[in-house]
Amino acid sequence: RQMATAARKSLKIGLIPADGIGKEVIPAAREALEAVLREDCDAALFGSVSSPSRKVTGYTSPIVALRKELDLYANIRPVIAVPANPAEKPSVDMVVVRENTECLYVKQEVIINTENGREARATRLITERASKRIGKMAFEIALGRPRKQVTIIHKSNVLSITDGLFRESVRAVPKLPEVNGRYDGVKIEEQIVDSAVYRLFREPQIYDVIVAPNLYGDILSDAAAALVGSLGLVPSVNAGDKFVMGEPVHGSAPDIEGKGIANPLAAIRSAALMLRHLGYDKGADRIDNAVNEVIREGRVATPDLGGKSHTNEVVEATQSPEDL
Ligand code: GGG
Repeated sequence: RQMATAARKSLKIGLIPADGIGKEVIPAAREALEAVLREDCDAALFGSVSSPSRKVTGYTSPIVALRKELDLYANIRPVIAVPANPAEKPSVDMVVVRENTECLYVKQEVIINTENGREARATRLITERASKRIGKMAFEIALGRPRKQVTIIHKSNVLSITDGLFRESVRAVPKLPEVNGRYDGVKIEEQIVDSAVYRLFREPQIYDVIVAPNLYGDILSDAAAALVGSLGLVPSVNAGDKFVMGEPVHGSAPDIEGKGIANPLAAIRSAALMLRHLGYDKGADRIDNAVNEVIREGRVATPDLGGKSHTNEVVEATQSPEDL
């Protein structure tokens, strides 16, 4: 058994901390495992998770922790409509670049009792360093796209210090000496977050690359998924400078769990996006083309897309699309 598992390139290990000090010793063992796996894996693919909405002592959201631990500072979420005719331009074609390590997701929350009742506070962290590096990622992505436009999302008319710093730091990226004029051809736009949502639904074609602090990026990309038919179609990668982890944008959908009707296309596209990020464009193209063909054809579709197909039927269809 030892020989067989040692020969495998990566391992999938379920951790079950259970109760009592199990919750303390298993996270410690997990750290050791992650340190080893980080060296051994080229990339990872994450599914989805539902963390409890109430505070549970000792529990941390695994996805939030992984992004932070592996310094996967960018969550890159392409939202693209598949046109009926492959020769046509998609009606929606944008990439949401979400900062992945800061904002309210630092999860520094406190609750205190006051004479007027309980008072809850959360820290919202925005740093110049993280804003600049997510800005660079957005400009880099824009450089590889025909329109070469970055829209910065913020609310600095209200949050002038935190969002002000985000906006200012991203805007400063093209002028950084180390960038050497590389992004001079990229057009910079900006939008206040609420008006950005409005315009997203009214005129999605105005967006190319959107860069946003963590929470706004999370919300905007789920909203954008409504424009392309389903959250079950939208992929993402969590990217850092040393590691990449694919992750469908959808959550764990407990209402349909176990029914065999989850749309697998966001996860499949996430695998393709992960390959692309690693430089395997040919493999990524093959997967994306197969997925696009299944969507275009519309014959095999899960209920989120108005169909009756099961997950395994969609998987089979992507493996043998008629036109490929
Ligand atoms: N694949 C995205 C996903 O799982 N979304 C749900 C989410 O954000 N979960 C965070 C958590 O519950 O800890």
